[in-house]
Parts: sequence; structure tokens; C-alpha cells
Amino acid sequence: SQATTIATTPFADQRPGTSGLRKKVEVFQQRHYLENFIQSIFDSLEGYQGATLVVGGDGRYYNREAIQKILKIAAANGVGRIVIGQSGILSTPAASALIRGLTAFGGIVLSASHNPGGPHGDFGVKYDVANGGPAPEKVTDAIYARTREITSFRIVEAPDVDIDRLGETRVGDMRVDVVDSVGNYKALMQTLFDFDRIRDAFRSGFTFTFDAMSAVTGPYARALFEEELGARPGSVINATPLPDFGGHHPDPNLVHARHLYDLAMSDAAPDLCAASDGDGDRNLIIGRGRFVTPSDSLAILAANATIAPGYRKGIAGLARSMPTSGAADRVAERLGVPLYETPTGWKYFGNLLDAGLVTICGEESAGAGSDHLREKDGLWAVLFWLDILAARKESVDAIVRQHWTTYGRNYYSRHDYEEVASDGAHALIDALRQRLPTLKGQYLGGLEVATADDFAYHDPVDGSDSQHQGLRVIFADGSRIVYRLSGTGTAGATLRVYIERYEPDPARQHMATEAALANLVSLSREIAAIERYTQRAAPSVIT
Ligand code: VG1
Ligand code: CO
Repeated sequence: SQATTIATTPFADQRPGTSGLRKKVEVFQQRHYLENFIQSIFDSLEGYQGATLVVGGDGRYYNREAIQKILKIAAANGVGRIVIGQSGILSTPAASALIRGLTAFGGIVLSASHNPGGPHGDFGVKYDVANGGPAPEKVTDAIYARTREITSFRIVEAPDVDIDRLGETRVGDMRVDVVDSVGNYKALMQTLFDFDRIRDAFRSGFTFTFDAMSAVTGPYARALFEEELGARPGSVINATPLPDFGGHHPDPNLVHARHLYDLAMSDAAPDLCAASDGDGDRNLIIGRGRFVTPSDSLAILAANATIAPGYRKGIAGLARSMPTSGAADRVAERLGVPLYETPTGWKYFGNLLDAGLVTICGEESAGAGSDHLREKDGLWAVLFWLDILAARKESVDAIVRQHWTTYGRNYYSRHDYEEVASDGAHALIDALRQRLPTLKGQYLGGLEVATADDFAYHDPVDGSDSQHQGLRVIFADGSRIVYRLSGTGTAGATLRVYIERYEPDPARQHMATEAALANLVSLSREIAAIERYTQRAAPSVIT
């Protein structure tokens, strides 16, 4: 099999967003679209010749076709070896774990995460570096620059690899190993949590429902929860990964996993309901009668971390994305460890984790993780909760309430105005950005503005700076409204508005979130004139 060079022309729209390049499947199916992007990755890297790369995805439509192309392009570019999950399946955290476990050069993860799949759904490609984490901006910028200039790609002509069969084969001179998708990840989880303790809890009647949402976590969840830990068979629902996720939106939030919320609030509620997203890096945690916001979940995991064997030594520090609530800050303060506030997206945690500055990180968007790998990790968060529940032998609700009594409660909500016209959304942000300097000291809705700024991040490890990471209006009482545009969407623009209020008084910690935030919610719409710019009077999704 000979490597050939094929002439191509650039596409103008291959800029990676918050988490890789995400587009409609039809966009990826354009002639040379995927080839250009993969070749641009190689053109931007140095030292991959002869090295090992990990490849896998969440099993969505176009996963298999993409893998065959990637194998042939990698072989033509001189990659030494590719390790693929069986049938092309690797959850995002499992891919991260595998890159680290093999000390591979990097990896290519095929996913559009929580976005719908299928022939008319979304597809995505993300490059992970040697630490197992998403490529930093420096790398994604270089890849994007290359996509704008590319004139050819290299590919070998070879038969397709049978990716369903475990074992070793070759594409051209490159070795290909098809490996079990679950084993390495499962072994890592066993080093972090007390599986005997969780097994005992299930044996004593602890009840649990995990919804894999017909996405990638099904095989992992079955192996871990049912086979290894003894949860009742059938505890894992929607356990078979489907290329179109059964036509659903594999986003574990209160809208797309509503049935799970309803179950948790019903008389038949199990002790714990949980779910993960398309690629397995997000988590949803709902106890009997109690939804745990992702920001609270992060804080509670951190506060209880030493219960789990993997964190017995304590934690070095915490990090959260800027829009994530300040609940974790209070835990860090009490533990006497630093708290880092980063821009949205897991790639910003990589340096902090590599440098040992933080142990646990999280995002309000249902992402939590730790230094065990370099992505957020849905099943890790669920196992962490199971371990804490097994050790404390209290309900989720009791643990959450006790946490608020100790630390105060951060009422929190995110309003998404999805798929609005891109021009209007950008105009809204531009206009508000202009006004920020004038807001300080003003009274809005009876609240004094303490600061209003455009969040920028200085990475303390590599010294890099990231500008324009979200507009913040922070009030004197600590309440906050944050505005930013999504970097993962594939149609129009999505405006995210994050609303938060801190309540230290235990007597006032049990209001409905909508009631507690009502004033701030109307302010959020007025301050940015959301309806004027987006033609939307209300958000499409509230989480
Ligand atoms: C969203 C979330 C962000 C998360 C990103 C990737 O980004 O807000 O917190 O890291 O998705 O998650 P954005 O730019 O749309 O707000 V996943 O599970 O889609 O890899
Ligand atoms: Co995801």
C-alpha cells in the first residue's frame, strides 16, 4: 500500500470551538472535509512519526467512516501505531485514560458530546495531547491556521480495518491495535473508589438507576455498576450505544433527561438516579427528591473527597470554570487550598492538573473530574457519589442540605437562548461589553453593581492569556449574572446566561430556585436587552 498525495482546497470554517471541531454530519461528509482537518492536525504537530495515537469515539453516526479515513491518513503521515477502542468506541474520559496509560503521543476523539447524532445530527473531531487532555489553544489555533492554507493531504490506499475484531493488524506500515474499550478505564476506577463498600451498599438494598441515554457509557456502566458492583440487572437503562442515540438529545439535564427527574421525584424513586451524555464526560446526579446542581455536586465531592481511597491524602486545590457557581470556592476556603477560576472548557484545567496545583475540577455544565485523567468524567462522578453515599449512609438530600448549612447555598440557574441569529447574539455581547465600564456603582433592580468586566484568564503555568471569556456583572451582595456565547453549537448562536445568588442563612436555603432568582432573572434580560437582540422573550432551555 502506497501513500499518495491528493490535492485539496481549504474550508473556511474549521476553527475548533470550546471542545474540538463540531459540525453537522453533512458538513463532515463533504468531499475532503474530514481529510483536510486530520491532515491539518498532523501538519501542526511535530514528533508524531513512529509514535502511538489513540482513536475512538462515542459511536455516533459517521464514527466508523471517520475512523477508516483517519487510519489511512495517519499511516500515510508516518504514525507508528494506532490503538482503537473496539467498534470504534471510547468514551471521552476512557480515551484520555488510554492516552495516559499507553504514554501515547496523543489521540483523536470523535464526538459532538451532548449534541444529537444521526445522519442529520452533529459530528465532531477533537485532538487530545500527550497528557490525555484537549489540545490547548496554542495547538488548536495552529490547526485552524493550517486548515486555511492546506493544499494537499496524504493517504494510503488500503482495505478497511475490521474494527469490531480485537487484536493487531496493519494499515500500510502502521500497526493498528483494536482493544477492549472498557478494561483500562474500569481498572483506573478501581484504584480510586472503594468498590467493596459500594458492593456492600448494593447488597444491603441501595437502589440505583443509571441512564446511558443510548450513548457511549452503556458498556462502561454495565461493566462497572451491574457486573462489578452488583447493582440489580436493569439498573443501567438505554445501555446500547446507538448511532443516533435513539433519536434523543444525549444531554443529561433536566430537559433532556426529564424522565429521570420525574422518576427521582416519584414514589418509586431509587436512592440515586444518574446519567451521562453522548461521549460520557458529563454527569447528572439526582437523589430521591433532590436534584443536585452540577456546581453543588462539584463542591460536595470536594468537601467529601477524602472518603474515597483515591483522594484520601486530601486535595491540592480546586478549579472551576468562571460561570460555575462559587460553591466550590467556599469549600476551598475551608480546606485552605487554592481555587482557580478558568474560562469555560476543560482544556484550561490541563496545565493546572499537570502542575499538581489542583486535584478536582468542574464546570456548571455537568462536568466534574480530577487529576486521574485530563477530561471531565461522567462515570467517575457517579462512582464518587456512590462511594460517598455508601460511606455516609445518608440520603443525597440529607448530604446536600447539610452542605448548605455548613457552607451556605448558591442558588444557581443557567438560561440558554439556543439557535438565535448569530448577528443579533454578537451584537448583544458587543453592546453589553461597551457598557460594562459604566455599570460599576449603578443600582440595577435595587442591587449595586460591584464589578462588571470581560473575563480574561492568565494561565499561571504557561503564562498564556485568554481574553473575552464571558461578560460578568457582579453585585455587591455577591450575586452574579454572566453572559457568554456557546462555542459548541452547530447552528446559529446560543446565548448562555448564568444567574447566581449566595444565601448564607439556613432559614432561607429552601426556596424554589426560580423564586430565589426571580429578580436576577428579570434583570438578566433587561441588562442585556435580550429580547431586542434575540427576538426571544424567554430562554429555550433552563438548567
Ligand atoms: C459547553 C459547556 C462547557 C463544556 C463544553 C464541552 O460549552 O458550557 O462547560 O466544557 O460544552 O462539553 P459551550 O461553549 O457550548 O458553552 V461536552 O460534554 O460538549 O464535551
Ligand atoms: Co460531553
